Amino acid sequence: MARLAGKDERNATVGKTLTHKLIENHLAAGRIEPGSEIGIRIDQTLTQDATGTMAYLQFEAMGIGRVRTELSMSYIDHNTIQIGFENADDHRYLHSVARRYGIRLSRAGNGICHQVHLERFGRPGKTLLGSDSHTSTCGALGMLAIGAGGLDVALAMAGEPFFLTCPRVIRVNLTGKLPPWVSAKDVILKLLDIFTTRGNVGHVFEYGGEGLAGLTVPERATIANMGAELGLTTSVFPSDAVTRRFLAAEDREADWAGLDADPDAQYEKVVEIDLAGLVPLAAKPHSPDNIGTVRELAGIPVDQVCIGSCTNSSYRELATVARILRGRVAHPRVSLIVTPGSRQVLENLARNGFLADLLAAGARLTESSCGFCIGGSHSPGSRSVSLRTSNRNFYGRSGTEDAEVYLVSPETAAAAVATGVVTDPRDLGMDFPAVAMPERFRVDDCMILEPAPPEKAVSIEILRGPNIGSPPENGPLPGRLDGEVTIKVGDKITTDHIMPAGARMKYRSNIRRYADFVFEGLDPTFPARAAKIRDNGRHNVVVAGQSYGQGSSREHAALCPMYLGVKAVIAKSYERIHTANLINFGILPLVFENETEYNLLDQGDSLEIPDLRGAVASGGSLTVRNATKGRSFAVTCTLSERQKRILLAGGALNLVKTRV
Ligand code: MIC
Ligand code: SF4
Repeated sequence: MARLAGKDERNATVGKTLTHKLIENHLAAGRIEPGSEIGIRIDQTLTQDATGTMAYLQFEAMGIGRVRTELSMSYIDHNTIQIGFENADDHRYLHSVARRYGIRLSRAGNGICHQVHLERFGRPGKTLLGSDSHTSTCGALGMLAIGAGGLDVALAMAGEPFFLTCPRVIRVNLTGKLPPWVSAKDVILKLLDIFTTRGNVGHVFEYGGEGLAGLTVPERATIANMGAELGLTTSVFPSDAVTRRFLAAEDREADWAGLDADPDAQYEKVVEIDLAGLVPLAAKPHSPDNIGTVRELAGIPVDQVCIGSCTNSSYRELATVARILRGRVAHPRVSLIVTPGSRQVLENLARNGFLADLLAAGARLTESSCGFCIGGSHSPGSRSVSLRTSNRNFYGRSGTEDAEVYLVSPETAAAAVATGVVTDPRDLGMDFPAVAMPERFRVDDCMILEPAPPEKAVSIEILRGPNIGSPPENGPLPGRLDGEVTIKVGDKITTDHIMPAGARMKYRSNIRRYADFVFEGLDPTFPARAAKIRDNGRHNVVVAGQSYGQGSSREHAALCPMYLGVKAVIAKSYERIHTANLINFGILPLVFENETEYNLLDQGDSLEIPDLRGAVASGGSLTVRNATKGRSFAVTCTLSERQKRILLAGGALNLVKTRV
């Protein structure tokens, strides 16, 4: 059913992909040649509170008076539980920064950044850079929407171009129509089954085909959202009549513009997905690409069902769950958590009667926030099974190390609520309750705060609580690497492994404190050992396998190791956002030339690169001497001239400070 068809060479005389048209309209540096470095102008930015405080501290350090984008949004959605003073202090800081620097702010309780941005601010044809990996969600509106580290977003707010590798574009051709009980989540889980979470760095998925007509914007958003799990640069949908209807329902049809690829556009690859042939799927523990059919998992007892997150929390999805559960009560074993994606979703559900159905079914309704998705609340019990409509089921992310988390569609989640076991929703024995998207949502932006006008803004005081520390400084790259392998880790190490979220997330604005938890789940002795090596004037080196730095965009996964004196990572391969973050904070992302060398390295080995600065400046291959084992091996460091300058300066902030 899913078929890979033909591979074409790029040819300048043929039609353009929508992705390359969007890039062309924003090109600030470089040429549209897949694989080469380009810079693009950024129209819109978004931050959320967990990455935003650091992004704004860095923006402040640049000394710019006001943001230079068309729109910059600051969302408060990740840390809203507020146990202790830290989160509330962060919110207060974010409020004052937004008013001072020309940023619009979505208050805590107004919803999850990606859902609110889709509803209220995303615009076809624009670029959006967000300090959250799921910023790609707005690709559903025909935007070029990309996730990045906070420092890159701060630079975009300062009017600097965003640099990335010009992507290779894969066309995903959707044909047919989804059968009842099968939904957008099953489409993206199918793509994760085909493409996995590895090997897609530097690619964009561009969707097309007659099957698109049957997918609403929120359904497209589910698919674009989990492009992050594929490791894509982003995902792009055309802006068509469906997009126009959605924007009209949001009372902003004027923001619509029709956009599509040229009919003769040439793609790297074309994948055909027949929507009619899809079945309900699940991502099994502990990776979003560990896919099975729901039917083959049927009967597994379920303890918890969490419906929400930025992946599946739209009005139509929650209304569908409400209709499935109408007249039913959650199975006694199942704790049902429902998190609407935005206050708009919640209010529309309430006004149209669906909220009452959910409450009558025993739903534990939470504030519109990230909550359970990031282990910020509702951690499941020991060894329990949790079915979630979110996008990541990495080991321990729920806050419970030994929980078994499955990612499923809202329909499959609702079926398990009713029966208490994993159930293919087609086996519920009821007709599919099709819920239409309203022609008009009830729209209310009262929780979006406007910035102060420029003449008043200058006198606004920035409010910093005791948890908010300035970003630590880093010196220029040393002349010589005198290092030790402080930790050796395996494949698919996520940024959740490097910098845990959940209960630790409240230290996001306090790097010195947050650094106490680097690699906490893998080796809690790492921070103390690393700090000792740093304090002895030596360098820490991390050795890793494939796809190092998957998942979250949190730059803390580079910033805290930098603070602890990590100067290099040597891995088999890296994910996109984390590579950029390592470079931004002056850490070398080195790649084994021969992967078998990984097997010959051990924790505690002393590593040396004599002329480090010279080697980085000339680029390409570097020789690392393992003094403990008495042998040398080759690593590569493929860098653009811009990246070399950043690394030599000891990070992007050092470079910018000298320039601005
Ligand atoms: C996530 O889903 O992992 C997060 C929390 O939204 C992160 C951002 C963060 O770590 O603050 C992301 O996806 O980038
Ligand atoms: Fe929030 Fe989860 Fe979405 Fe990240 S993936 S933005 S934590 S809802």
